[in-house]
Amino acid sequence: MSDQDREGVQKDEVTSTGRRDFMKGSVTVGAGIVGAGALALRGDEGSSTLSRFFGPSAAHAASSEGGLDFHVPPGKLDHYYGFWSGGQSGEIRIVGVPSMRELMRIPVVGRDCATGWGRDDWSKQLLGGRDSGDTHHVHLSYTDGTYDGRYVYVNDKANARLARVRCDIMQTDKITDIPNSQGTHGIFPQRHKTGLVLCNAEFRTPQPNDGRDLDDPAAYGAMHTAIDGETMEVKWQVLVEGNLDLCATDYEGKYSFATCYNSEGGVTLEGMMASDRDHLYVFNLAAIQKAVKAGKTIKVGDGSVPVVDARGKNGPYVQRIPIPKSPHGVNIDPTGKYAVCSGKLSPTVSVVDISKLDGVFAGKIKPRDAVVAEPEVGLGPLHTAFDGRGNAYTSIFIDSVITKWNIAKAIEAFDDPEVDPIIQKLDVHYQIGHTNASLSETKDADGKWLIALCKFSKDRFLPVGPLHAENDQLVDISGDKMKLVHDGPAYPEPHDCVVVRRDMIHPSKVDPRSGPRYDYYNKLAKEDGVDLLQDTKVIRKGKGRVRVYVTSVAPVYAMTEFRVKTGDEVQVIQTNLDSVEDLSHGFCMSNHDVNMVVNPRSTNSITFTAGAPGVYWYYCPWFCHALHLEMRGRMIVEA
Ligand code: CUK
Ligand code: CUA
Repeated sequence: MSDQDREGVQKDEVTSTGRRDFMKGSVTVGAGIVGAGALALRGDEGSSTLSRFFGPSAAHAASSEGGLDFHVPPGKLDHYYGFWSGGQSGEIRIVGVPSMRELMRIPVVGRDCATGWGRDDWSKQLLGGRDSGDTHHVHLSYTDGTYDGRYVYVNDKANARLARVRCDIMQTDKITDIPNSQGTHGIFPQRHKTGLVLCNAEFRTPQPNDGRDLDDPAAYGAMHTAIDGETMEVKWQVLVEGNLDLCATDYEGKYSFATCYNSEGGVTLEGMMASDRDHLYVFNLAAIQKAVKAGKTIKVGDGSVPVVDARGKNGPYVQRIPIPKSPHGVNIDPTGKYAVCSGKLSPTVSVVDISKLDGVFAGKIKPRDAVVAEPEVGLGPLHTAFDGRGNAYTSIFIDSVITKWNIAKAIEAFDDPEVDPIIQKLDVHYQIGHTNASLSETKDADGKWLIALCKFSKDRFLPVGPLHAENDQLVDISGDKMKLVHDGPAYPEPHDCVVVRRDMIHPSKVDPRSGPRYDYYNKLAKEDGVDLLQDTKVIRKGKGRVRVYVTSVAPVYAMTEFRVKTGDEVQVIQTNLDSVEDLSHGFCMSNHDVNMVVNPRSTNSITFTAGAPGVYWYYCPWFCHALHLEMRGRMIVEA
């Protein structure tokens, strides 16, 4: 970047309340106090300096300069649902925007003590004996280029899985293992309809990975996997030589994309960073599906999934667009025209014109000719969001800023170095990973709120020991300039988020009793001739196995005592008959590591081995009634 360019970059000094800008901030306060009464009305500049001295309540009186009110008073509801991936917590979190209040946690691939997820029978089956994971990327299902409010998909990088959450009950309903893959990282659903969800393997492994070719890098490869977003079945895979990082889809259902930061095929850090250019892989979905149909596939591993071999060179299935250097994020702008790839080790983002890709596949233009802009945005660009007004917002990890730039100007600047596409750089605190804006990944991008998911919080919150919260910051992007308006501590480690208008999501207040979970419970009940919504019964299932069906209505279980024998495998199947909103019960068996929630009109079950002879109290752990503490019973264990 030239000095002149640097001049043009306006760092936001006033709203940066970090210690690094404390002195600058104090100067502003001095000036503000002279300006007296105007201070509180000056919007965010006033409010953030005020809050520094008078605490957060003073700040709440004001809205940001962009004009958006970010304070959500008690009793009022947020305008947006934010869905946050939970990283190593294995969850998804629902965060209200703009309040940034955490509304719910949805356990996905990890065990959760509060709800019993990963401990109750059905979730245990779903998790297949693994109860840890690493959820990086959340995306909702689409219809016609925007969210249809049906599902949230999330990857599990740790165990190469794709999970799905139903948005009516906000519970995980399917988890799919992805074969021949490790480090399932970028995922993206198709946007024209709920079609395929594409999943990238970040780690290259020998293909097949069965003990041969351990030290032969040429035998290593990675899979781009297509999963049916309705059935969650793996449909096909494409094998490529490079690793596959972030994922994107176009708006028409023609292409999917993957960044590749290791075109060298290195298996060490030095090896992976050797070349100046890596690639954006473009997958031609129609050509791949045609090959799958025609049986032009190979078998890898157990051969259960057809694999299209696209290793080595550009062809009908995959074209590789050279991108400097170790690209990370790839994001499609809301018009569907451009794919924006972040350079990570290059200070640039590369803008690929999607309309030129047909020409690339037809061999009419070179892959690199699809790049129409490459603005310099800062050191360590990772991910890009959009406002629907032609501007892009790229998270810059090393510089700890968000760079706002204009796409059309960046395209002009590609030929004319006099043009400066950079509009503003906003300090964020600190070391930002993902950024996303309200509806940014849809054609309805509304340019209101931007979230900065910062990996380090350092001095932004009270110290709480060596492990720090992360800092999810809220930025008003409705005006010409970005304004930082809120710091939000987050338990580690959300990677990504999407921000969805609240009218797009329709949660149920009671359990509609549908889906695979109820296929399981209805099957059990049928087997035992039990009506889950009526019966309370103890059924001995041959030697050593007991099923206990119990209903509950606040504040009682329909059964306050049952008898089993030491060593029996006991399965308690509880149905909550209350249809009252927010009235959850649960089942906790003393000293047996047994605890689960049973939501209004839900059935849930848990299995354990009855301990030494004696009396064991079971109780309802969810505060459900004035007599909630009395909601309990005795399990009598006989020798
Ligand atoms: S990755 Cu974490 S900052 Cu897994 Cu989406 Cu880019
Ligand atoms: Cu039911 Cu507490």
